[in-house]
Amino acid sequence: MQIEKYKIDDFNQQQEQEHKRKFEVLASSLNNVEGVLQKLVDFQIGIPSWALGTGGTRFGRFSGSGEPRSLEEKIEDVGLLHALNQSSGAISLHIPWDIPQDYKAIKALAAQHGLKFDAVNSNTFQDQPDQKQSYKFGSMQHVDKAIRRQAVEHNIEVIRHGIELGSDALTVWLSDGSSFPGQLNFRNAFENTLESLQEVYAALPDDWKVFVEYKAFEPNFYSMTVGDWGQSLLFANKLGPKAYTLVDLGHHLPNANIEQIVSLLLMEGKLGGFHFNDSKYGDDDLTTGSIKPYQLFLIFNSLVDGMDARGMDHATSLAWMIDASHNVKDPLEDLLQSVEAIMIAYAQALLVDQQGLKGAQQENDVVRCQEILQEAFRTDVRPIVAEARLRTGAALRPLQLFRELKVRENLINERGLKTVATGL
Ligand code: AOS
Ligand code: ZN
Ligand code: ZN
Ligand code: ZN
Repeated sequence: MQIEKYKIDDFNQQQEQEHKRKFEVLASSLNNVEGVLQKLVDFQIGIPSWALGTGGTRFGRFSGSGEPRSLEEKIEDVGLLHALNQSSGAISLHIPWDIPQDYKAIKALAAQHGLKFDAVNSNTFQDQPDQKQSYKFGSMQHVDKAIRRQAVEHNIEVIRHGIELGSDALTVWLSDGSSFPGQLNFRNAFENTLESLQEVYAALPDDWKVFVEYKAFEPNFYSMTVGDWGQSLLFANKLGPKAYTLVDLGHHLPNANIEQIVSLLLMEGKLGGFHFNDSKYGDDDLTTGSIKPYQLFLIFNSLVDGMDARGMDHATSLAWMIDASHNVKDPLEDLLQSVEAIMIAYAQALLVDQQGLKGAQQENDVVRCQEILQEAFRTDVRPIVAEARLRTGAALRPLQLFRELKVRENLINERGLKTVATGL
């Protein structure tokens, strides 16, 4: 299925009068609206290939319908999102779930939808049917060198796929760790992992980055070998200038101050990218902005402040990706909601009076500091986000158009009622 441009234009025309009225009221009360709009237009968020189907929990999986059955159909799905919002111009692939058969054809298909290939992801947290050694007791940390070697070789193979597709980063998330005290010698586990990562690092092309993603717990419940931003930063620093920390919002212990972590990683020049999602308890992988929108705004406030302090280009310096799982919603609708929430938080952060805030901080005027942040957070920026979409030829209301065009119904007609996409 494809969404023809005229359908978006027709839809926008019906909405435009009401939109313009709201946008003009808002724009008249703000400074530098054009600057904010340009930043929103440039900002693109990578969609994970594993989030296009219905996920599940440990207790079951209730299949969705019309899910993508192949890499080609996953690209088609992200193309639909991008046509609707013009903010999802990249896809992040997972190997071996998404092994491309014909690179040229896959690249051409992605280009046809205006999509780039974001970081490629390796998988040493599952055993594959044809695999020699098991990752039951870890991969890069393993006490057995042969198993570590297998994990390294897999990562190098993922880099090779990425090179063919024009990606320029590898994300390594390790499930390695231990579930019981005494199971693991922490120092040996760290050193083995470092040695393995060094071997992978050595295989990175010059213009590539590697993102080391940390996670507090799950699937291991006593220790994770890359368990927090400190451990990830240790690895990244020891590896070298091409290695960075990746922050997945759901990978912290409850109430962790993620905006502070982000700020310090940026200060160190070691923040590589994001996995956006939301959570209430753990790695819930819920829709971004659905549980803690204020936290999301505060994270973006740290990002804008930190990137501007280092003169970084907002759109291209970091890898902006979603990592989510959908149990009860249509995955595409959920992803549209996540992208919208990210754009809203970003727009609000761009409205923060950074100079005023710095002044208030110097004077220890705590009340004014809070007022400045909340002034931006409580601004309804949806008309600015919609205006940015209008200017790029996207839909003023992507979700509404998705439903009006009966996108899912069309996909079900094409692909069938019972389809299962690979992924989480
Ligand atoms: C796992 O918890 C991490 O969030 C990974 O980034 C990601 O979910 C995984 O690589 C997808 O399989
Ligand atoms: Zn993640
Ligand atoms: Zn996760
Ligand atoms: Zn997550």
